[in-house]
Formats: sequence, C-alpha cells, structure tokens
Amino acid sequence: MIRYFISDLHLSDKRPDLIRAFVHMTECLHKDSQETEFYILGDFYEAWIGDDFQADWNSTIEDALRALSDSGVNIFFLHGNRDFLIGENWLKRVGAKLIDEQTKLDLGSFSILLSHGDEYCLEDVEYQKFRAMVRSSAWQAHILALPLEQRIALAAQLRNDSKTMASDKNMAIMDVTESAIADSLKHHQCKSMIHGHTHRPDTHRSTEVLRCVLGDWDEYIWLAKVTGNSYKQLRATVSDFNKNGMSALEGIHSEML
Ligand code: OKV
Ligand code: MN
Repeated sequence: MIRYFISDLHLSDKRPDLIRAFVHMTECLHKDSQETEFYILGDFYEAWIGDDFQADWNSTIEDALRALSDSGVNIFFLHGNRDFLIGENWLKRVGAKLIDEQTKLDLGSFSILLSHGDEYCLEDVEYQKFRAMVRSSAWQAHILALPLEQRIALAAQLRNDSKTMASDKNMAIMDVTESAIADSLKHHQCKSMIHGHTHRPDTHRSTEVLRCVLGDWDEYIWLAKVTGNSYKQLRATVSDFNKNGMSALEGIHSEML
C-alpha cells in the first residue's frame, strides 16, 4: 500500500503553472499494481465558494481527479480554511471521500492523525472566532443561498481583510500551539500527525510525538509518501516538476513512523 498526502495547493486561475503540476502529478499517480490512497488535507483551492461554481480551469482539475479515482486510487479529502464549502456534489464529481477534520488513520502497529492544522493555531484568538463562524452549518447555509456573484465578492473581500490583518500579526501566533497537538494526539491515542496550513514544511520529532508538516505549493510543490512505516517528504520546483515529472522530486525529510 502506498499513501500520498498533499495540502495547501491553493489552486486558482491565477496559477496555471500549479494546475499543470497538479494534473501532471495525478497522471503520474494512476494506479498500477500497488493499492494507492491519495489524501488531500485541505486548502486544495485558493477559495471554494460552492459546488455550483464552474470554470474551465476547474474542470481540468476535476477531470484529473476523476481520472485518478477511476484508475483505482482511493481519494480522501478533508476541509481546510479556504475550501470549507466543498460539498457532496464536488466529492461525487471527482470521486473522493470526505474525511473528518481530525481523522485517525489506523495502520495496524501504528496510527497517524490527519488534519488541516488550523484548529491548532490557538494563539490567534481572532482567527479561531472567524473559523467557528465559517465552519458553522448555519453560516454556510446562509452563504450558499447567495448568488454566485455575491459569494465571489465576499470571498475576495474576506481575503483582503485577512491580508490587512496578517501584515500586523506576528508570525508566531500564526503557528500551531504544540500543547494543543500533544493533547489531541493523546486524545486519539496516536503518536504521529500529518498536517498543513502553516506553510512551514518540516518534521518535528520529540520523545513523545512526530509532527509532519506539509508544504504549500508556490515555488515548490510538495508531496508526502507513506509506505510501511516510512514517511518521506518530497519536493520539486514547479518548473522542474512540469518538465521532468516524478523524477524531479527530491527527498527533504525521512522518518520512521
Ligand atoms: C482568514 C480571516 C479571512 C480572521 C470565503 C468561500 C465565502 C473561502 C472564503 C476567504 C478568506 C478564508 C476563506 C481569512 C481569516 C479572514 C477575515 C477575518 C478574523 C468564502 C471560501 F464564504 F465568502 F464564500 N475565505 N479566507 N479573519 O483569507 O483565509 O481571522 S482567509
Ligand atoms: Mn490553511
């Protein structure tokens, strides 16, 4: 069994190079003889405003995911803070299965907790309030009832608000609170976790836990791979990946789970 993990691609029409890289990646990961699972841990899109959104650039992405699932790869998706409005229609179109925002992946002798990661950024109290609002089903139902144009405008406006706020927020409060991760792992009886969101790709090993942080797609594309009890974090520049495919990926971190 091979398992792949990605997050924070922030796909949009503004980055055709990233869309190309993602489509290319799905083509490289079509199932061969090995069972394969593909996990998208949130912020796949820059902003998802509802499953009724349609655009050519997005059909390209959905078709690539659909071809991947049709090839026999099991695709799993969990919501990030930018694509929390992804719903049943999108999942059905691409052939993906929604998983909880904290999912314990049980692999026999060990398990891995999967999450987007933003729920652990507790020092940013303002953000947690905002998060609670946008994740509530009442707010989401209200937003989804608005015409598409209004949702597009609202997403752009919120994006702007966040940029203004981020510039005067100190970086540390935008990282995860380690003790919240430790508590969560204890609660799930798990010793390792994979998450994204913070845009600080790394692996953190303490005596207690292993925390693998996925990278955001920008200058580099990132992919984590779990086979047996080995964890590998891989990356390539977008241009190198688009030229040379999987052979462009270099290992950045290796860990034993
Ligand atoms: C993060 C905060 C914005 C605080 C909106 C659909 C909808 C996505 C979105 C766009 C903006 C979140 C996702 C961001 C934190 C803000 C403003 C205040 C207090 C829609 C999909 F609903 F409009 F259709 N957004 N972003 N804030 O830039 O990450 O923390 S954000
Ligand atoms: Mn995020």
